[in-house]
Amino acid sequence: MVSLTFFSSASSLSSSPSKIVKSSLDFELKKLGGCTKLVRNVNLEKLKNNYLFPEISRREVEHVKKHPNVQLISLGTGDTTEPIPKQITSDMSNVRFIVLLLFLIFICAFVGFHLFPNSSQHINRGQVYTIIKCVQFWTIQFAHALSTVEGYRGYGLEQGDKVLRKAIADTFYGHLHVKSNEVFVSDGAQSDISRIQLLLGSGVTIAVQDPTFPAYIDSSVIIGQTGNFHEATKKYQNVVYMPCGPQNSFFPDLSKTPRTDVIFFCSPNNPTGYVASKKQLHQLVEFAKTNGSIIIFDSAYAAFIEDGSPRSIYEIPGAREVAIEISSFSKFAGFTGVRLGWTIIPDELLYSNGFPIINDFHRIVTTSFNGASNIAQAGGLACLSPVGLKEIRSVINYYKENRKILMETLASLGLTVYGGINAPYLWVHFKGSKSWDVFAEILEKTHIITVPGSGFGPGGEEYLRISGFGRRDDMVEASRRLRSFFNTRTKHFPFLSSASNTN
Ligand code: PL4
Repeated sequence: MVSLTFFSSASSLSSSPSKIVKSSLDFELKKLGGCTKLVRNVNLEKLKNNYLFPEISRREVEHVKKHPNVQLISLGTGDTTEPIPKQITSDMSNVRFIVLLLFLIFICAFVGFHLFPNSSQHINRGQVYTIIKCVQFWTIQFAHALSTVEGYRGYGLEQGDKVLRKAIADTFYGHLHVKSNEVFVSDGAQSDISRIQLLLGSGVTIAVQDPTFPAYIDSSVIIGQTGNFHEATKKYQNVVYMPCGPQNSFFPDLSKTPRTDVIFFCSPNNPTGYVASKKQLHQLVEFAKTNGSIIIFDSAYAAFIEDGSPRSIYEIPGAREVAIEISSFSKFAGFTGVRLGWTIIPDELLYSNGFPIINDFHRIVTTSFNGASNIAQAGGLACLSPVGLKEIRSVINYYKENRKILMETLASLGLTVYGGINAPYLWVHFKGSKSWDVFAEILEKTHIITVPGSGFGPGGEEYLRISGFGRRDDMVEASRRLRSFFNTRTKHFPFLSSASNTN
């Protein structure tokens, strides 16, 4: 069987006119042509089931085919829906500042190089260079400028534009001593998860939170780090699954965790919505140091943290010697379609033989990536301006309000709801149920897409993940449908009798 993907406009399927429904369709191989002599990659053979999110999309499309007149609401894939603030998109496309900026270049150059040539107080030439570079970036990266001879640019630095790297270092890690040479701009966190797997190779052992974002395990299978999938345990061999549930406040019991070379750790967590405290991250860093392991810390949802918990692993002393951080503009700035992210590899992070890991990642990036789109990078820089940051904050607050509406609804129905405070995701417990069954019943009866918890690992079996990304009208309507469904379904869900809400 061969899996092909197609996209269809789904304006009729959802109240969000821009929403795209993606689906994988299976075709009989023999219908497409004869076989080659190429043997399938054994690691790909090991992969169990479809990747989670295309599978959700497939079911979404099937449902719409079956119920063509319903208004489907997606609380499933964590995709942003709110428009990118105008300030940011105009900085990606306009030429409005070019004349002013060219004038500034001239002034800077004049002042720096001619006015005070012999004075000890003259503007530092390095500063002038930075200003010129900065101005050049803002000038040349605009999409419209790409249509001009002066403004056209081809390949950029594989690691990302220097000005953007510095802005990322200053904005997110200003007080944490992250240097711009340690920032690698990417086309999103997901691509860098795979590039990091390329860096690690097949010979390392990994640990993951259970439940976990599936890309860590699937990329690990693909690169060859795991054994086969065990149907009985729903686990891959050679992977350490660290249970994270209400029994341990969603933080693994490290005293029972065997040593691995690598620990994937996501905080705020997808899917549970839990954020690790400073004390917990101290434990994690100490655990990695003791074992000589490295942590791949995914902070894609850091912008949602509101209780003062660490937004970066580098807030923990000693983390620079044991941790790589992956992050993204996707959820922070609504760039899920624009595609922009970054990875931090500190200079102090070394292999067992003392060789700096940053050097190898630089090699991987230059070999397998030609850099993020210059237009996306211009957008990223606009996001990090004071105005950009302010506008982004209001979009994040919009999603937080969505999440609050859903949380109140679910809790009022007597469901046990976890997460949601420092993350866009709610992790809802359906005690004694199979998550795909609950997913299917809710879809059938309410036309709402969620994500079954077991798609995130065996630890997610009795759970559904519900996303607060979406239009406000959809949240209100979803709440109405869920109330009406659960109020008449207590026989199906007997545990609904006692209300509780735990966060
Ligand atoms: C849908 C913990 C979403 N097609 O957009 P990126 O590549 O910068 O970020 C990807 C990413 C990285 N790390 C974590 C994430 O949760 C995500 C995005 N996850 C979700 O609903 O869980 C979108 C997933 C994507 C997929 O198939 O994985």
